[in-house]
Amino acid sequence: MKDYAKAFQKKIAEINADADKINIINAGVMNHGKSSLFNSLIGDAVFPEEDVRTTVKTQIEEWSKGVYLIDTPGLSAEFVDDAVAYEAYRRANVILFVHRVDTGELHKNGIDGINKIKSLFPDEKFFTEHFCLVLTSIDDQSARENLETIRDKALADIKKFCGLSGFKVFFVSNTRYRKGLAERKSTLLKKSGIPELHDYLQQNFSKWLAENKSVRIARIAREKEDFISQLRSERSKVQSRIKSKQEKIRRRQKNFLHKLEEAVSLYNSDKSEYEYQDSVLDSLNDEFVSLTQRWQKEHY
Ligand SMILES: Nc1nc2c(ncn2[C@@H]2O[C@H](COP(=O)(O)OP(=O)(O)OP(=O)(O)O)[C@@H](O)[C@H]2O)c(=O)[nH]1
Ligand SMILES: [Mg+2]
Repeated sequence: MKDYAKAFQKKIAEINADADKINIINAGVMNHGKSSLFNSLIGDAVFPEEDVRTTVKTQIEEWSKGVYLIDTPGLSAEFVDDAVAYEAYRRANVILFVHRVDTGELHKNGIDGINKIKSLFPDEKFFTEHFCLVLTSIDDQSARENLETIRDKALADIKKFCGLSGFKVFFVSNTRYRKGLAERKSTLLKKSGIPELHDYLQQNFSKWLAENKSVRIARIAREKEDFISQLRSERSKVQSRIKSKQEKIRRRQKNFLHKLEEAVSLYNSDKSEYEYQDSVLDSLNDEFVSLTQRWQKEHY
């Protein structure tokens, strides 16, 4: 059985350790540029990025003192390691939900992901204030012309299917940012959207740090609730296992008693049969003895 108490203690220790940290966490469907975005922010290639499913474990890097970028695996309908990402989202001061514009509208696993992440936060208002939609790959030729339309469709879908509106939206291009850095072109850097996102995050550091105390209390309360409900469900599982074992023992006892009764009645019926045979044998014996006596008398 899983050691729930140990897991709970570990989470509480993690929450307490997070009290003076700022966790910036990316989220989104696989291969949408989450790791690339963090590499652009940190200014180094510390998070593996590739054109296939790449990140499978969370990776934490310190961005500046006490500020951490947490790179998570992409949400996916086919892979089962989403749990790793959901564990990380709980720790977020801000969620950067990355959506690649050249893939068109948000798909079901993106929408489901936002709803699930929302449920990990204390309430909808708090979530809206700590959630950013980051539309990436705006350099893509086919999407470039329709950025507003793509954004409006994403906002309409998030409102319709997740009930959320009023959160921050950013347009970024990691490709442009890197080109701008390499070629020292300030227009490209500006048009990459990365500096704007960078500034927004930095401006909020002190606010998020100040919030940490109340966030910590809310997170501990949430963990306690989860812990109690885990224990309750474990208890009911154990109870039903005991009940089914008792049921099995009762059935076996019943079966055994039934067989015992059958054996006794068989023995009883055989016993009367033996007694009858015995009496027949006795009378035959008597007859034989008297005949033998008669035979001896008649010949002497
Ligand atoms: N054109 C363009 N390509 C990008 C941009 N950002 C990322 N990419 C490319 O998109 C692909 C996926 O990038 P990643 O950063 O690995 O994506 P991810 O979301 O971290 O992927 P997983 O870790 O698998 O979930 C890579 O080939 C990147 O080079 C961008 O702004 N523009
Ligand atoms: Mg990645």
